[in-house]
Amino acid sequence: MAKYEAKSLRNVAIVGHGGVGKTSLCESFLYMAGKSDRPGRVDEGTSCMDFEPEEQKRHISISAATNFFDWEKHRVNIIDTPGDSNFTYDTKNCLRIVDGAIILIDAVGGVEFQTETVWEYADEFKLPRIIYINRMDRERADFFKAVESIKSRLKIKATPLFLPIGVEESFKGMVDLITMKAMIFDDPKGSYRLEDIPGGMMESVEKYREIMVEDIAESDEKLMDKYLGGEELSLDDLKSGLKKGVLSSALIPIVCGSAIKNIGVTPLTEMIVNYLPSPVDRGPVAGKKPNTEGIEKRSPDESAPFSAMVFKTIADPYTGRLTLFRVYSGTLRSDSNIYNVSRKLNERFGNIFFLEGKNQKPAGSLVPGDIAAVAKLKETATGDTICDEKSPIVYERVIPPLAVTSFAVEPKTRGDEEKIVSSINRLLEEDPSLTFHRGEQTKEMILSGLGQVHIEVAVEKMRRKFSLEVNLKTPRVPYKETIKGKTRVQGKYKKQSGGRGQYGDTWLEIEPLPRGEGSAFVDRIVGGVIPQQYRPAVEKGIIEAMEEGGLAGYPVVDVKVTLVDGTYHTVDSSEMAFKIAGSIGFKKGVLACQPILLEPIVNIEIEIPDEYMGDVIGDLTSRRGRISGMDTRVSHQIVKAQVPLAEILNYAADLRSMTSGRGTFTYQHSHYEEVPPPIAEKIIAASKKEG
Ligand SMILES: Nc1nc2c(ncn2[C@@H]2O[C@H](COP(=O)(O)OP(=O)(O)OP(=O)(O)O)[C@@H](O)[C@H]2O)c(=O)[nH]1
Ligand SMILES: [Mg+2]
Repeated sequence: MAKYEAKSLRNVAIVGHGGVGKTSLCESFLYMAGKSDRPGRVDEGTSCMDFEPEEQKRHISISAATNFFDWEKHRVNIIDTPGDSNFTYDTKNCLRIVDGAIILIDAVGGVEFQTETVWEYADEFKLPRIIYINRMDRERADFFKAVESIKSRLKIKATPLFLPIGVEESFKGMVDLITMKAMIFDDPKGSYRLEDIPGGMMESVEKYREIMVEDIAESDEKLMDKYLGGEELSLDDLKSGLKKGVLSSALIPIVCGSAIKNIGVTPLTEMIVNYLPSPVDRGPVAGKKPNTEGIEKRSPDESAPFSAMVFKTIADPYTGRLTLFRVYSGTLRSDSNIYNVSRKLNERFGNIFFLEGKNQKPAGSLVPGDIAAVAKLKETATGDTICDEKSPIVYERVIPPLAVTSFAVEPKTRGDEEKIVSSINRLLEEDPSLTFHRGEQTKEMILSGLGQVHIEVAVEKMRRKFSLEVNLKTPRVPYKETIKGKTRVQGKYKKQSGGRGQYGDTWLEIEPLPRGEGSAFVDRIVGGVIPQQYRPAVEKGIIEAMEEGGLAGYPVVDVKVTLVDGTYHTVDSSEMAFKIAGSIGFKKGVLACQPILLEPIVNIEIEIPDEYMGDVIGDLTSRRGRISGMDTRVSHQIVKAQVPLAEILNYAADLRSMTSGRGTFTYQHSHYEEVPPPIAEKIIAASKKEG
């Protein structure tokens, strides 16, 4: 196809719950448009959209992939997104930059949890959308039940534009309610022939056509007047009303089909081209003037200053970093210097290309709306805005969701620690919904993500891309120790066996401080009973001793130690001797002060559909949780609670199975509290065993 203009571009994200057939639909698009000889199959690992080994092994999409096809003088860019909630950040970034979305719903399962999530994202970005009820050929497929679930769970009005002909095995086409023709698909390439509407369907066709006409009329005042005046709406009226309604999201068309059998994919493509907006239809996009709150706008115009947004980064150990971006305004050629306004630096853009799954096709130059990629940028990351330096604009980035599942990463080969840090940092560039830190107290390398699969995939990528083998372990809980009582104790170190001896003698008062206050050392020596030069050494000895308490080896906190008395020896005393004396005194004293174990408590916020409230609250109580509040958000309940960290190390998986994947949660450290004695005993026993 000759070079197209922005108005003949369509940028569409394919989104929905896991396994509804998004990738299969993309394969079907490419096959039908003549870009592939046969559609790739997810189950056989032959889909060009699921090309990463981690995806092929699991038969699911893990990372969004882009491709394009030409259709009736239009260029359609499709982005296949992952449906698994572990990879939802990628999906959201893709929705951020497209002009329309196809929301897939399973004809058997109807609306599911992830459908609700992507629906909310599409709302957030005010995206025009089309619902495609897929897998109509499956056993127990039920178009009308799926339509009902759209109403009841998404709480929206959506309008069927087609009704299925046949169901399950015998599903073979649909009635087009606009043209009032039956479309029969018996060509595997996806084209259809037109027939008269089967007699038995007339009644429901009439009913749904009436609903559709009314919904379309509602999206345009002129049409509404005509409709209310009893006039029939013409084909052109219906088409123009539909386009207007879809663009404003007042109207959400429902289409159906089977991606695998290539039924309904051609009409869906026609709808994309005819009713989903081009970048021009969507109009100017808003961003911010850098460093101000001022709004700046860019028109999808080739003569406007260049601006684009980065929505994905892929780390590749051999070819370097790959950066995917969408152009909003202006044009771009290969070999240009481009300003990254988010990081305030210039980047050299070498060859720019379009992606066809993993394959790269040279792009030459880009127009507004284009989705393209460039290799080897140095600093640019996902969410950044790149633009003309003289006319800067910053587009709002998608904030990664909070990571809620953590694992400690351990190298299988000793000495690989540094390599782990650098490899994980590369993976973080690709996926900012992963986070990485070193446990302040436990010194473990902690990798956190949205769920266990998220972390496991990261580890597999580490093996494939950086030849690094690691083990995953449940992270240790950073317990602490403190005291409840007071004491006055002597710490004395004396050694006199030939030559110069060692002598340090201290008296310490040890008492608890309020929780969270930290620790304090006070020097109250009077009259030089311990000379000034030795007293800082006493403090040093105590601070070192605090690092490992006597109960279970955890740091001791919230204690005040006062050095009140002591003696010294003119020859044998030294800093070292006083340091040891302080340490001995502290260790002995703490044991006499009713030492206890403290554990981290977190504030947790759990979002669940109504029906799971009872189960989730009951489960929280059994985890020693205390409910601190409740709230509602759209159709969900929010439970706020405080719960010990040790009880929620596996919560992501547990909540998922408790709520069929429909619950989400976030948590943050709150404070430390005493571990109840029976549990403390177990922790202490375990630490003694570890030795
Ligand atoms: N019967 C039937 N099966 C389908 C259809 N579309 C997809 N499938 C099957 O459903 C399974 C999942 O298909 P995918 O295309 O991987 O689904 P997806 O939505 O991309 O899944 P994720 O990327 O993991 O979210 C595969 O086994 C497909 O063969 C369809 O129209 N009919
Ligand atoms: Mg997929």
